[in-house]
Amino acid sequence: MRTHYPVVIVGAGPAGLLLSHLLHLQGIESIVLESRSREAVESTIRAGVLEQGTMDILNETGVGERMRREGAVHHGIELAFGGARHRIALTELTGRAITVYAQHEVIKDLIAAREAVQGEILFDVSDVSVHDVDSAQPSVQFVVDGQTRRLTCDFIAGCDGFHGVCREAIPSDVREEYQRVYPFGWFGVLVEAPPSSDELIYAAHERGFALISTRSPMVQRMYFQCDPSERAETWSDERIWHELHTRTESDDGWRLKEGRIFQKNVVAMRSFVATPMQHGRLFLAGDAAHIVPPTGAKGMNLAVADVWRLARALDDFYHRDTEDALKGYSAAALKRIWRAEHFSYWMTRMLHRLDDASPFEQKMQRAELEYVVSSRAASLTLAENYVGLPLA
Ligand code: RFL
Ligand code: PHB
Repeated sequence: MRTHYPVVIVGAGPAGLLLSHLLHLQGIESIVLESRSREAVESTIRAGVLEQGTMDILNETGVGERMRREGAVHHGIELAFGGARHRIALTELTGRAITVYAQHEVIKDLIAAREAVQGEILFDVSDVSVHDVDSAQPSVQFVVDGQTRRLTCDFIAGCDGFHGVCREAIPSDVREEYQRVYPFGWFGVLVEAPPSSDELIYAAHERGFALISTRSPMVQRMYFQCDPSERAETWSDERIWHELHTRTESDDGWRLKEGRIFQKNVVAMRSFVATPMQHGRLFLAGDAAHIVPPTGAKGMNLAVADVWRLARALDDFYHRDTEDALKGYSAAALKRIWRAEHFSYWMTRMLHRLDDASPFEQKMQRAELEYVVSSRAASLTLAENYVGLPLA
């Protein structure tokens, strides 16, 4: 059994899988270690919105074929408040668009691409620990099929999400963490129904935020703001529809189409950044280093941007004999991350019901919404962040 790889990647989410794919295209071998089963990884329902830059990377690296066929390209989004809907014309304003294509479909496409070239992904591993990241030869120990194994490598990529183990391997005296936990969550449902709208609707209502998104011509994704400790299984379908209808209704008579609800879940909301994203030969990417609230649809896109940068830096190391890009990885990645953190925070504050806000602050929130939908400059600010700022 092989015991050394140039790069060991912990985590088979979008970050880890895309990194292994990009490295393969550059002729750099890697192995991916994942604690969950393949089935679990391929079926976890999460993100849906891909920025233009994410689409471009998937297309240019040969894994965009199904996304082009099954994903839906959207040229605008709608902001609903005060009984009216207002369109933000993303493409008219920026020349760019977004694609709605589920994260677990991206994951399936990446796993298929790795399999096609015998790329190694070990599922169901446990007890992963990383060692000697300060040395020229770090290693990763884990258990698979009841056997303890240890792999040495040149680099470890910590792509193991917010609850992973890699971030903790950066010593606490050099690691800084910035965090905000929001006093609300999102209640998410999957519904068997045709789309109610051609574009995503972000609704701000006195009862709280709601989002109408889509997955396919027959499956719709909807969310509404709730208490973060809410237990999804205790909510009847009737109660869910009541919240969704109330928060999205508009004066023009438009009404959400109902259907069978076949999945319910509640997600908590936080903003989080750990810096630096590198220590010795350990590099963090994606949710392992940062979390955004989902309102800006940035989480998976940031993970993609991180590994795109990391893959290029590793290419420089192996093929151009320079470590400059690796040394600059954390600082360069964090510029984009802080921008996305601000955008996600701003969208969240603007669109959610804020129980801690004074009446004055509530008026400020409405004034901001009115401005965003009426000023070209303000709409453009939202649009250029939503479709994603250029990567380089
Ligand atoms: P992931 O996807 O969490 O993958 C990490 C993987 O690492 C594994 N793992 C371990 N493996 C081995 N050993 C260990 N010790 C391990 N610990 C963990 C895990 O099992 C997992 O498979 O992180 P990654 O790759 O950084 O990707 C991040 C994205 O998944 C995340 O940012 C997005 O889902 C966020 N997000 C959205 N992002 C968007 O760009 N657009 C969206 O529209 C969007 N909507 C969302 C979202 C996230 C949501 N939730 C559920 C928080 C909507 C929601 C509701
Ligand atoms: C989704 O479709 O899951 C989705 C869309 C937009 C967001 C967050 C999630 O801002």
